[in-house]
Parts: sequence; structure tokens; C-alpha cells
Amino acid sequence: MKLLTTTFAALLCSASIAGACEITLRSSDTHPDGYPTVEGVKAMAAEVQEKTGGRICIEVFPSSQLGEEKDTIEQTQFGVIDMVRASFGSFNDIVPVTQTLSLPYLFTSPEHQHAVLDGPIGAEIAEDFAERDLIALAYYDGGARSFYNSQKPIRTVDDLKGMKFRVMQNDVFVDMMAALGANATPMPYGEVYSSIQTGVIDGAENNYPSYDSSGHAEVAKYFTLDQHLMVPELVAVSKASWEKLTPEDQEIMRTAARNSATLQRRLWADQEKASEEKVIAAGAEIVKDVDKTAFIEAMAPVYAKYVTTPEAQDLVKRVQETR
Ligand code: GTR
Repeated sequence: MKLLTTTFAALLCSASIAGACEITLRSSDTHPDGYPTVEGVKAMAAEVQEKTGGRICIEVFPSSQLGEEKDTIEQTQFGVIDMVRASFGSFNDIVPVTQTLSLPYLFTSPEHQHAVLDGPIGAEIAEDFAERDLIALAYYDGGARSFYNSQKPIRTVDDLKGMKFRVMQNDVFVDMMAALGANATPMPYGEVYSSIQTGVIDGAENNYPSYDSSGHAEVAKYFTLDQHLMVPELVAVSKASWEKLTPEDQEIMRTAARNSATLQRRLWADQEKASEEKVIAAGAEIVKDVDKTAFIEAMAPVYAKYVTTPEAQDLVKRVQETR
């Protein structure tokens, strides 16, 4: 059914513009239609299609149709998929600098994160991605991630003791849970709902829009606004696909991606509010009076483990000093 819908959409898309698509780029996203990241890449697709007179089409495959995030990143590296929108948290094994940029409480606000990613640090990170055959085109918002679970309201670090939480498949996040006295179960996003439902894990952690759109709010109603992670999101193109484009078309892609980031960030802010209201109306209990200082202090061992080289120390310092 999903496939039929997509094929139909692709037909419509190529038929709607004079001239059929000469190049079709397949883009993967774990999120469903309507989610800000999916809508961001669709807006990029519309601009590219218009500016190339319909020659270049980007076909967005939402809802993990092309696979779970880590797999689709590898497929993009190898040119099996042309584009991927994914969280920095899923690039940890491939682009090590993303580990530093995924440290808990590193970014202090969306504005801080934008200033870092839109400045020289963002450009340097793009070079690291390019060395791994991924062309970084746009940094999207992913908000702040907080804990949620099916068992009880979490108010303090102590409340997390011994509980089991899903984290993304990334060592930084596993160590983060250990630093908080909890147990981490790394697993793909698509397995989280049933794992909470069957009690394999007590909960997970994410932003409001993901908590809402994944349905996790239905099975884990206690949400604690501790905002421990602000992990950037990326739109990347496979180097193999990129090199098939002319410099002019590459420029069109870059501009459209930049414009899509502006739109995505606006959609993100709206969706955060809408999802918060929706989960509360559906019965989620949100703990807002969290002593964040205690959470921040508990993360010291994670920094001690991951910020050891002069390069990592310098990067953390530069991020913290960015205004
Ligand atoms: C979301 C993010 C996804 C994915 C997911 C997860 O916030 O947008 O790309 O990384 O979290 O937890 O796996």
C-alpha cells in the first residue's frame, strides 16, 4: 500500500512539470509524512524541481520505508540511496566529530545550536562528513530530548536508578545513562514502541514531536522535561550521487537545502508546541519542575570520557563560547 502510494506520487510529480525527471534522487527519513524533517526535504524537492525545469526530482520516502536510520546512512554512503535525513546521533561510528556534538547539555538553546551550525564549526563538520562520502547540505532542528517511561513520574536523577531506557545506537548515549544510574538499551527507533508495550524497556527519550508521532506517548505517559540532549539533524547526499550533478545543479541543491532549513526550523517550533498540547490532551503527565543542575552535574563522567583529545577539548570550548 505504502509503495503504491509512493509510486503514484512519483508519477504525479513527474507528470506535473514539463519534462520528465532526468535524475531522481531517493531520500530517506524515519519520520512520517507531515513531520517537519519530511516536510523540509519535500520543500527542498519542490524548489529543485522548479529551478531545474523538472529535470531533477527528489523523491522522499518517509516512515523508514527504506530502512532504519543507521542502515540508510550506510546505504547513502555507498550510493544505494541518494539522500538521507538523520540525527547526528546515528552518525557516531562514521563521523566521530558528531559524538562531541551529541554530548548532553552541550547546546543551551535552539539559537545557540543555530549559531554553531551556521558558523565556521558547521562548515568544518561538513568537511568531516565529506571525508566519509556524505555531502552535508543542511542542518535541521531536532529540539531537546527528554526522558519518558511507562512506570512513574521522574523528578530527580535518583528516580532513574535501575530503570531501563532505550537510547540510539551510540556509545555516548549508553554512557550517559550509566552516568545517571540507569540502564541503556540501544535499539533502532522502529522497535521502541513494542519494546515499551511489552515491558522489555521502561521507556525512552526524545523530543515532543517524536514522542507524539511515534505513538510512544500512548505506552509511556510519564514525560520529564529534563532536556538532556539537543542533537542536530542533517540532510546529506551521497557523494556518488552528488558527483553526477553539474556544478550548476549542485548549487541549486545547496540553495534549496539552505532554504529548506529555514522552513524546517519554523515548522519545528510550531510542531513542538502542537505535539506538547496533543500529548497532554491524550493523557501524558509532564514533569516540568526538574532540577536540571543535578542532571548536568551527573554528566561529568561522560565529558571526562569523550572530551580527552586537544581537538575535542577545543571544539567543546568553541561551541560553549559561540553566541
Ligand atoms: C528523532 C530523530 C530521528 C531519530 C530518532 C531516534 O528525534 O529525528 O532522526 O534519530 O529521534 O531516536 O532514533
